[in-house]
Amino acid sequence: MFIPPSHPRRESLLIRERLVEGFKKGYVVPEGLIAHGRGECFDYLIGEETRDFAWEAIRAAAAALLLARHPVISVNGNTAALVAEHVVKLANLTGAKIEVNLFYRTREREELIARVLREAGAAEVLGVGDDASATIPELFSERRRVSPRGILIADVVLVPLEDGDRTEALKKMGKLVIAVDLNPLSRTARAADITIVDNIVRALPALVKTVSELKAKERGQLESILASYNNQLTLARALQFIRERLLAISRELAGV
Ligand code: PTJ
Repeated sequence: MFIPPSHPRRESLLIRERLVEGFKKGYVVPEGLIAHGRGECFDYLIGEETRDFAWEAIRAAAAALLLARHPVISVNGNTAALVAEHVVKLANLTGAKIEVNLFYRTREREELIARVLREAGAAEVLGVGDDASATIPELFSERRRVSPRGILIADVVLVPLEDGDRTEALKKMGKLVIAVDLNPLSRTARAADITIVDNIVRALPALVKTVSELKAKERGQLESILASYNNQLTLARALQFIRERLLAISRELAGV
């Protein structure tokens, strides 16, 4: 689809096209398109920029990934369509494993997503076929199937666009969960240890940049970044930001 360079919503339309392409190729599910629409709505509310509350979460997430012994980046259809190259960059910088983990799991989608990741430069992709042989307790969706070399033994898991049940299940297993979710009210956002309330297309490059900057820091400094982070406060700040932004816009419209 041709989108004129001058189109005011060009960036957003290009992102949609990437998802539609992934859908046509069979690795993004129709539900993924619905999920993206929901995300877009929240992106409008935050003004489609990475805000302070997201930067703070990104800093804490970068520290957690650098401190981790077994970090894992969990990848679904939407994540593969939107930020495969950044997933690979982040994995290379942090030593994290990349694992395919799908809500609507089929063997065909696993293979297609692994291929997208390999084309983006991934040397190894876990969670495909027989590799997803372990089970997360208390979880009934197909997301319960994980790799014994990946999510099962991970201490820190990055879960972009996650569902609430799995976030809670991973937490119960004692893992530190980092979510990327534009909706600060979602169950995932509230259950995660660190929630980056931002669009994944901005959040992942920002995370890569922040990890590069913090990589030289000593463990003690990274530990104190992580210890001073408060997720409930971050979510509260996101909601307050939206409230104030909407108030300002409505006052402007009303001329008061
Ligand atoms: O590929 P699969 O089979 O694992 O399925 C993936 C989807 C996304 C369909 C599945 O995980 C799902 O149904 O997710 P939910 O429960 O709809 O949650 C998606 C969350 O991600 C929602 O809270 C959205 O607001 C948020 N979201 C959507 N697009 C973005 C986003 N957050 C950040 N960046 C986005 N681009």
